[in-house]
Amino acid sequence: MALALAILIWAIVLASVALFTGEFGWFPPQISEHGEAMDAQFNLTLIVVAIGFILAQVALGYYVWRYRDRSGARAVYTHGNAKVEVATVLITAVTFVTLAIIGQRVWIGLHLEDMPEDAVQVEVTAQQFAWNFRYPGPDGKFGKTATRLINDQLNPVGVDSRDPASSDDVVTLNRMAVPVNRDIRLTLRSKDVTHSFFVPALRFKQDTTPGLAVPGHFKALKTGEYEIACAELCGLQHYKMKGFLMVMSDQEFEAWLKERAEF
Ligand SMILES: [Cu+2]
Repeated sequence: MALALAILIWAIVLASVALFTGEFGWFPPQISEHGEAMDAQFNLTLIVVAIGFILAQVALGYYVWRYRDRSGARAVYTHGNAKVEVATVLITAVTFVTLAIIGQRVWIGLHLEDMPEDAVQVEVTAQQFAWNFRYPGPDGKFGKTATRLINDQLNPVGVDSRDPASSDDVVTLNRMAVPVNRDIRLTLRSKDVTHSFFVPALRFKQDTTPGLAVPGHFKALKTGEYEIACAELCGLQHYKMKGFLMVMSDQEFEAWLKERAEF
């Protein structure tokens, strides 16, 4: 019986490893400047965790078998082994702190890196259950907004039309266009609850929090249409909160924006 249980544990380990190495239901191909570094960091973490997981589960199966029920065997009381415990905690701590420090570089590139002057600005405002995108227009300045002006149908982010800077602002719903190979500077906001702006192809995911303007940064290297998902359970229709990122050439982007400005 003990051997059967041990073999079952090892079989589950093998199946889990096969699921990961086979990359079933894996990420879509990445298209961003930071995507490669993100994937490298992700894979490194996965490999380190996998080694720990396999070692622990193989040992678990071994102990299940080694200390199986045998006639005449008596249980022994033990206080444990302080040295082994301290060593395990230290190894785990050092491993994860090191991984976190390595990951900081990638994270800084996505959030805090200085951007060139000509970066394209987009303000993302999440709400239950949609994405609003605002572009500053030719003046490069976002106009003022006010909560009291918010109207879900007519003025979803509450743009104040009395502010001259807001007259050329463009607001779109669930579709965000960006030019390819250009730095995109994001400002992420939420109107109601916590959402999470997730573009799997960019390997970009950031919570949007009411009351905060969270900066973000990416550069898409390939044209096409990609999924934007909400990665935070935000209410009953969370599953419907889907948008599209359209990466296009500079000319196509200018034309797209102009078309929306006239509308
Ligand atoms: Cu959401």
